[in-house]
Amino acid sequence: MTSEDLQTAAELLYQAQRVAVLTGAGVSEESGIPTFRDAVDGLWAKYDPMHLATPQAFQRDPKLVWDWYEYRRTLMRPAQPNNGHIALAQIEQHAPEFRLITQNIDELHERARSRKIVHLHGKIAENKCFANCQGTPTLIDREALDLLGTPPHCPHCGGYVRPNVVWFGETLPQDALAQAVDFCQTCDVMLVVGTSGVVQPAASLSTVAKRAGAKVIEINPDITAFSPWADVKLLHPSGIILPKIVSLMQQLERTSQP
Ligand code: BV8
Repeated sequence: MTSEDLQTAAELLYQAQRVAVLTGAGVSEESGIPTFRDAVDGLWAKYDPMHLATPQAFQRDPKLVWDWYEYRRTLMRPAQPNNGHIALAQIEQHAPEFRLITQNIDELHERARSRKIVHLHGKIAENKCFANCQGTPTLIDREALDLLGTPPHCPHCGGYVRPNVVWFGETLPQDALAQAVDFCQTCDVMLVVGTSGVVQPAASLSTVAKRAGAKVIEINPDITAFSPWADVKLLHPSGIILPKIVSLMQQLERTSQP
C-alpha cells in the first residue's frame, strides 16, 4: 500500500454520491472477536464453524450448537466497537447515500452509531423458534426463555429455540439481500472491509458493484478472493487504516471550503 493508495481511497469516498460498504468478521477482530475462520480458542478449536453453523448440526446435537452460540455471545457481549467501526459511521455521515451491508452477527456497527445497516446473516443477540411457529421469524425475548434447559424451548409451541442467524444451507433474508443487491448495482464506490470473500452470496456483492461500474476499495491485511476486483487494495487492519482515510477526507473537506 502506498500513501497514494490511501489518498485515492479518501478522494473516491469523499467524492462519491452513493457509498456501499461490505464488512466481514475482520472488522470486529480488533474488538477481540475471533474472525470466523480463526480457530476460536480452547474448547471450541476442535470444532469447524462450518459444521456447527448448520440446521443439520442443530438437529443432530441441539445442546452442542446452542452452547457454541452461548460461548460466542460471552465473547461478543463485552466487545466494544473499534476505531474501524467508528470511522465507518463517520463515512456514513459524509456520504449523501450510504448502506453498510454486514455479514457480521455482532452489533458493533450499531454501537458505533452506524445507522443504515443491512444484516445479511442475522444477529447473534436475537433468538427465534426453530419452527418459526408464529411466522418467519418468530423472535423470542431472552427474558422469556428458561435458560436452565439448553437449548431453551419456545413458549408458544414448546419446540427448540435457536439463534436468529443464517446458517450454511439456509437462504438469506430476502428483503436484506434484495436491498443489498439493489444498492450495490447503483453505488459509485464499494468499500470491502475484513472479509475473506468466501461465503456466498454475500461475497458476490463486490462483483455486482464492480460490474455496475463502481470503484472497489478493499481493506484487509491479507490478499483475498476480492483482491483481483479491487481498484485500491489497502493491506492493513481496518482499525488502523479507516481512521486514516477519514482524516484525509476531513482534510479534503477543509481545503474545499471557500
Ligand atoms: C444461501 C452466521 C441458498 C452464522 C454465516 C453460491 C451461492 C449461494 C450459496 C453458496 C454458493 N456457494 C456455496 C454456497 C453455500 C454457502 C457458502 O457460501 N459456503 C461457502 C463456505 C463456500 N452459502 C450459504 O449456505 C448461504 N445460504 O446462499 O442459501 C443456498 C443454500 C445452499 C446451497 C446453495 C444456495 C448462507 C451463508 C451464511 C452462513 N452464515 N454466519 C454464524 O456466524 O454462526 S457466514 C459466516 O462467514 C459469518 O457471518 C462471517 O462473517 C462470514 C464470512 O466470513 P468472513 O466475514 O469473511 O470472515 P473470515 O473469517 O472468513 O475472514 C475474515 C477476514 O478478515 C480475513 O480475510 C482476514 O484476513 C481479515 N482480517 C483479519 N483481521 C482484520 C481483517 N481485516 C481487516 N482488519 C483486521 N484487523
